[in-house]
Amino acid sequence: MKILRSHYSLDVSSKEFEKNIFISGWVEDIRNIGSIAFIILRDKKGTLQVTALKKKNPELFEKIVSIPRESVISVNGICKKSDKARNGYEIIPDDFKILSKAETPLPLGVVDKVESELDTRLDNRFIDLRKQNIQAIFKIRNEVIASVHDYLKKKDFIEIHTPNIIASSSEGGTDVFKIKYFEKDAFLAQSPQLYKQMMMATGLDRVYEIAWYFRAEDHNTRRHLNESTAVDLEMAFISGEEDIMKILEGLVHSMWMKASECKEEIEILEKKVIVPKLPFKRISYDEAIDILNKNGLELSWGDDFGTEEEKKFGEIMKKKGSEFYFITKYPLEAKPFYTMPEGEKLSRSFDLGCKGVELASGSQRIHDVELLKERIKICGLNPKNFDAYLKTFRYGMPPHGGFGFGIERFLMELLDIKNIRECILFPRDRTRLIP
Ligand code: AMO
Repeated sequence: MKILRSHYSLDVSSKEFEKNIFISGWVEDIRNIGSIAFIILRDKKGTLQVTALKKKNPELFEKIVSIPRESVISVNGICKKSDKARNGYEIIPDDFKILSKAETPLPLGVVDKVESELDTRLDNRFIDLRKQNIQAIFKIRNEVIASVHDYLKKKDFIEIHTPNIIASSSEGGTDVFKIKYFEKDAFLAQSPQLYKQMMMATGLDRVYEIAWYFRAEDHNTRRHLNESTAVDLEMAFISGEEDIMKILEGLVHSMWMKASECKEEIEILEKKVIVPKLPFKRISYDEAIDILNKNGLELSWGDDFGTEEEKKFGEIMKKKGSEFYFITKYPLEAKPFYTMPEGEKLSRSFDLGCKGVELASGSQRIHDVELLKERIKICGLNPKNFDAYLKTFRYGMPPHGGFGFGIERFLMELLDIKNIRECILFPRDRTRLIP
């Protein structure tokens, strides 16, 4: 066996036929039919067949057929064109080496026909991620996030990174993880809200972050995580929330477009990705209430939309040909303290929905410090806890606004995935902290 050097990807080209090649990968399956054995090797590019012939080398044959599945091996051999092999070629081994022997039995099968329970899969996520269809989700995730950077760079945004350990809750409410920070109490950031707004006072007037959200939400649902990621954006010198909605719909469109180019992964997942048309429908909260009540619900003005209402609204909008829609101008009291009021009762806010699931929410923000202090108090919070944030509003703060757009929620809708836990590598939920 030759010393391990940079191995070939299993994605072998016809240029390799009849040549000696050196490959490495996981042993996905071994089929031994007596005189001949087929070993399926796998790496991130796909699979390849190694065909061992007993009469060519009985000793090698016995050794290779006894390798436990999912062990990592490297093989030296001749690459032969073969119409019968799965890729149109096979490797006839001269030699092989076990780089890491897998224990048996496996805690989870990689190519088993029977689908395991989600919990078993997540307990053994490193093996679950060996499956082509699971890898496909994260390859698409990688591509769509790359398109976020491309799109926002073209729109003159810069990427920022703000603290995750913070001194005051950014979204209000009780859904906050408290931690000990030496002698003080601190929190894990529910979002970069306060910091991205503070950036608007710096002159860097268009910023975004691929942010972590930590939320101590007690409920365990198919679309909530306690640790999730989002595209968080803030922009200044806006004339209203419409300016932000335009950026958001353009972003969603370009991410969807990029995903539609991931042909191989979409095929593995057996999904259809149809790029939505712009602009997305805008419907005010008042109109949404009317529509829902005309469709059999009994909502009063000011009511929040729960899961049932969101689902129903998504169905109605889908029937009208709008899978994506903005609901705008929510009641002020339904939105966080930093949201710009519109008149007495409304706010310059919006949520982006897709088939009944909220993907993003955003608003124009208050930039007048006195009004901001007043709203903090009305929301039951203490302005003293926001001193450093409020200070940035006192020395020149332009009108601004932004949004938070959940990446896992986006993937769920893009790929029609039923449980959000499938869209993040190692999910954190009410009961899961390991792995
Ligand atoms: P909001 O709380 O609505 O807004 O969050 C924005 C988006 O983030 C996603 N999201 C979640 N995804 C999974 N699990 C969760 N627990 C979870 N919580 C939120 C959703 C949601 O639409 N600061 C504002 C945004 C802004 O105004 O800029 C905020 O955090 O897709």
